[in-house]
Amino acid sequence: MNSELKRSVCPYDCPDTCGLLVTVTNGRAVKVSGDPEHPFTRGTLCPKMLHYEKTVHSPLRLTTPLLRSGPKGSGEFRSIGWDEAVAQIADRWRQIIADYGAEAILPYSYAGTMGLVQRNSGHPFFHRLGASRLERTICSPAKEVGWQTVMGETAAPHPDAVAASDLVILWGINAAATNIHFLHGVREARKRGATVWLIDTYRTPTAAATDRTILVRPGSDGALALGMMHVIARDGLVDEEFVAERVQGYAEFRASILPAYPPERVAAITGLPAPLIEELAGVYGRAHAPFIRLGSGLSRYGNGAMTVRCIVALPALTGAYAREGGGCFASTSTGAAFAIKEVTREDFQPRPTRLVNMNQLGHALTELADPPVMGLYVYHSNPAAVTPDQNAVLRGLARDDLFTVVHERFLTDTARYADLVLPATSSLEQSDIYRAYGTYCIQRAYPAIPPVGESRSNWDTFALLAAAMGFSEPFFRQSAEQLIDHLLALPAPFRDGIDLERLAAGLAVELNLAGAAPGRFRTPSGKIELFNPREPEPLPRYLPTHEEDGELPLRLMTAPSLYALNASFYEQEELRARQGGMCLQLHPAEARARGLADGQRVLAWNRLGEVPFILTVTERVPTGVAVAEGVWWQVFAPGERTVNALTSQRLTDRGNGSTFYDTRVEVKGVEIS
Ligand SMILES: Nc1nc2c(c(=O)[nH]1)N[C@H]1C(S)=C(S)[C@@H](COP(=O)(O)OP(=O)(O)OC[C@H]3O[C@@H](n4cnc5c(=O)[nH]c(N)nc54)[C@H](O)[C@@H]3O)O[C@H]1N2
Ligand SMILES: Nc1nc2c(c(=O)[nH]1)N[C@H]1C(S)=C(S)[C@@H](COP(=O)(O)OP(=O)(O)OC[C@H]3O[C@@H](n4cnc5c(=O)[nH]c(N)nc54)[C@H](O)[C@@H]3O)O[C@H]1N2
Ligand code: SF4
Ligand SMILES: [Mo]
Repeated sequence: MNSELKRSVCPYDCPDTCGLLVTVTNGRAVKVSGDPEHPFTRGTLCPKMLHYEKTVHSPLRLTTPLLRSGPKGSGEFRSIGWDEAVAQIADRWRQIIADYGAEAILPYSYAGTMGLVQRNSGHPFFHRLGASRLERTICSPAKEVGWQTVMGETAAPHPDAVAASDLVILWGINAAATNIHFLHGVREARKRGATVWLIDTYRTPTAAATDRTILVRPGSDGALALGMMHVIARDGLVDEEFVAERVQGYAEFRASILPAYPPERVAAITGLPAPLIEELAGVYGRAHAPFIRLGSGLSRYGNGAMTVRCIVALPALTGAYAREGGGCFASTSTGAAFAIKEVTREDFQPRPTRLVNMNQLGHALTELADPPVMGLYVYHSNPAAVTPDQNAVLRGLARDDLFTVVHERFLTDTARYADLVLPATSSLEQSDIYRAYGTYCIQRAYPAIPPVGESRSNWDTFALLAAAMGFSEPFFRQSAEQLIDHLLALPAPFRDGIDLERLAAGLAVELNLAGAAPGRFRTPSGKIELFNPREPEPLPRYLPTHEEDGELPLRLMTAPSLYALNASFYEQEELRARQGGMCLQLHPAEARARGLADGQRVLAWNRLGEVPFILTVTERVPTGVAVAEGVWWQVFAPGERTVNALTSQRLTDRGNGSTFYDTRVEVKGVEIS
């Protein structure tokens, strides 16, 4: 037996971007563990990745290209060769371009793999083709806008800085699921005496790692932050010197905004008792270095960007941004670590083509004209499951005149609607370079095993398609390795002085944060911009959510599961089992009011759709809220639809982001068929 230990990187869309150690025996990955030499992973993995080998060598892996042989959605296909598949795609695309123009072709991709080269492989190809462009805003652009409006390009602190804090607030983040390695620093802080608060809409598993949990009404956190600032200003807890020197517009903010948010009014908006708001504000205002770890869930509302802006303003008042262990951590922006434009090649576009928002795929496939979308190419994304307004998406995917190609590892809900399915390699079978959004590490990955079956990487597949379309640019003939080498050869302050040998050896390396982000507040004024004159709303205030006035009684939280990542990992039976099926969680009083019992089948419904779930009755969820964790595959769901049949295509206040959480539903019992 020939066994080797190889290094790799977790490719999933997770802030931790862990280093992996992979045991490879006779060309197969047999064991995966956390790399002890990765500074953030520290040798441990989350439950999802503990058995990555079961994903990589899953019996459900696609191993050859597939041609549809039954109706769309039926999942009936027959195997064909790559040459035939590529020739058919090129023929159909030429025909679509001749009949409708290249903008009738739409790429759809997101975050199946986060490696910079494989993730962005399609950009140069579709730019060269002149296809419509996808506005990739499904995740958390409103959070980015909210941060930038106040803090500009200011760098987030190092995540381990939390260990020096005396008050940690996990604000709208289920870190036990979505940022598990950050909790290491939180535990350190706690050992040194820090208090840890969680602010969420239901009692998530993260509550167990904290001292206090506050459950706010969904979408109301902006008001809570304003209420806290009201009390902090009223009680003389503002760091006047810091504010005078480093904050723009505090006087206006204090005079014209804060009087509107006394605790009693904030209590009415957030559903929290006024004394609790007072207590939290006092604890925050008196802490030496309060650290806020801000999640993304609360930004997925009609008021998401403004909510984030209100929260990001809070540490400005007490000067926490200037203290070691204090401030706010939204995400690390490490975009400048690599010249990503060398991968995406916007310069290949004939002209800036039509931009289609990915959250509105349903609209794009069913209603867009001039030209209509006639060709869809999906890679490392599963829009039939993850995109809002599933019924509209599925209506679009079912169109007989739409030519759909899906490049995937599995026959996902989306792949079932494809005309052609192409088998994709997993991260262990491909080369890439990774940066992170929850740490300052970068890491290079080499293939650890050969491709499973006839699968090909995104990069290699676009090379084939480029050749078939007759693209003559040498760019399309280089290997992924060559492009990675090119990215590394271009200098960047972030990489000044880093250990290139470790990087070349496949080990994680921390970026040079001091070299890349000098100075403290990188805004146009050089100050924290509480007042931002470039914004339509120059000062933060509370904005209502989209669904605030909706009629249905329950707010639906479409939250992350501990045992899945969006619609990934459902191929692993053990992980599905640990979720206990596709459940909807309700408070006992809500269940009683509807005559519903734990474990029974229920139907959640609203104007967009109806979704059967298994009911879990639990006091972890407050009244007025329903929780659906995980984005299930339809084949493993109790009915024919999953959670996104209930979510809407409406966008956030700023950033054109998704509003997954801004949804109301009603729930009723259904007969078990
Ligand atoms: N296990 C697991 N890990 C993941 C993912 C996953 O699905 N599962 N998803 C990955 C992806 S794509 C991303 S973007 C990241 C981040 O993934 P996100 O889905 O943004 O997760 P969090 O940042 O933890 O934020 C979600 C939390 O916000 C809470 N929340 C919702 N609305 C509100 C509100 O109005 N106020 C407050 N205070 N809280 C609210 C939810 O109840 C939930 O606990 O995680 C990644 N990691
Ligand atoms: N209801 C609800 N919906 C959500 C969310 C939510 O919280 N609630 N979260 C949203 C968020 S934050 C995000 S970021 C999106 C994520 O949406 P997606 O990026 O679509 O996420 P995944 O479900 O992980 O699907 C990725 C697919 O890529 C495939 N894949 C993996 N690696 C490769 C590869 O190298 N090549 C190819 N070709 N394929 C590969 C996987 O098999 C998987 O099916 O989902 C969003 N949808
Ligand atoms: S914690 Fe995140 S980065 Fe680490 S192994 Fe799990 S999914 Fe991957
Ligand atoms: Mo995301």
